[in-house]
Amino acid sequence: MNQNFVSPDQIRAWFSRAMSDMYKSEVPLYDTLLDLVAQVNAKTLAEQPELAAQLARTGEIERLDIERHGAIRVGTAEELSNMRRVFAVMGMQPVGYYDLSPAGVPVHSTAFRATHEQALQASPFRVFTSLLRLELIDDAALREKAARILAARRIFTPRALELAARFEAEGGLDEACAREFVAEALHTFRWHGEATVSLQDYQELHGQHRLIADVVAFKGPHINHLTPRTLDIDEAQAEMPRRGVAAKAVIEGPPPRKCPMLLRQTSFKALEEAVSFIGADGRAAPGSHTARFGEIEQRGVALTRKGRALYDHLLDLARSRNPGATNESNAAAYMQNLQDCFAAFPDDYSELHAQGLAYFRYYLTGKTGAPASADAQALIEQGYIRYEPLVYEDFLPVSAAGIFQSNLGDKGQAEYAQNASQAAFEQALGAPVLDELALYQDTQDRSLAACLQALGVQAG
Ligand code: OOG
Ligand code: NI
Repeated sequence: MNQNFVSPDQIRAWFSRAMSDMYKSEVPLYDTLLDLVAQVNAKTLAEQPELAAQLARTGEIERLDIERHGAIRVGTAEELSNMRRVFAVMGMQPVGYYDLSPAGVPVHSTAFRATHEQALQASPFRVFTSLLRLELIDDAALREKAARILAARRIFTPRALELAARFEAEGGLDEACAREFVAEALHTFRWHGEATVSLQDYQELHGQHRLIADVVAFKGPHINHLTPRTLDIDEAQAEMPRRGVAAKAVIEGPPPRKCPMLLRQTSFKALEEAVSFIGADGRAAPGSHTARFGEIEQRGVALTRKGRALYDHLLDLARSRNPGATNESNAAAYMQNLQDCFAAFPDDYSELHAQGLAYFRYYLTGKTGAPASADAQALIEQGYIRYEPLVYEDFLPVSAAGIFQSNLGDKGQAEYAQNASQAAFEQALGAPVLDELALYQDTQDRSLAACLQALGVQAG
């Protein structure tokens, strides 16, 4: 690589920082959330020295304060494929496919993120990116109107696309270009108080689905939340109302565990923001829109296919016992039921490891000598290597649906048939999405291979 190129990891770190600063100025409550999370994390680390030691061993402690994910929604295939090019400059690839249509949200999604453990360590910034599915709207006239409005907008500055093309052609950007790129790319995610449509068009789009209005009526895909990572989401959830933040009724995802798994998330309701619409006489017409919200998450160990199947089964079971929406009145019962169902899931790292339910990273213990075999289990038992949980870097479709719904309001939600179409999504994206399980497996394999090499034993 050219000596003068800035690494994509560095560009991503700059961008993540710039996005956080921008969102702080746009949504002051986000700053409150950051404060709350920092305080909960400091307390948790002080109270749980074993957790602090584990996060120090894996290096997660160093990325914790800069760790966050954002979410955006785009309207067309062209917007999505250009988004892929822009994120590629920051070393972010599309990982995973999420179909939200069964939950009544007319989108499908991927997560742009770094894929290698070293890159994740440098900056774990990720963006959940959804593509509106106009084909799920049954009103043909409205569908056409929405498509026409979307076709007319340009969500990237010409310079951002120019720099992305330069990155593709030359394989990198020097520092001046990289910094300019960050500033240019940031414009795409800004909030715009002026809608591109009339109040009447907005209401028509909104009547079909609030999400459709959110995507179609504005100049670009404003970042709709930015989520910091907490080490104790139950504590964060309890703290939110004390700081005047109205949290959603239940935490999405698995119940509290000794060995946290996957992802637990909570959010607070979207803010109502003033918007000026295009008036009949060409002058601004005042109105409002609610889209942007706050979210906090806790991350735990990534599950293997087998572990994930058990997770999905137990979550289904818990949800089938509490059908319908969870709200304040049934939240406690749901959480108890969730705990009961998940009693069937081992809550001990050595069990999760032995049963192949989760991914781990292997580390040398420092014991020297000549091990007799290259069998990982034998090397663990003989004290040459040990393992630590590999953190989950992705999202959960059921949780995402819960987050979407709590923020879109649950009145008059549409019903869409199960409608997964990964092929159509990849066609729009202009590339296949990566398989997240293969990425976790690669990291686990690399860590074991490095240990074996250091110990001077051949992999079997
Ligand atoms: C995305 C909702 C999903 C998450 O953390 O699961 C999400 C959106 O509302 O656009 O961010
Ligand atoms: Ni989120």
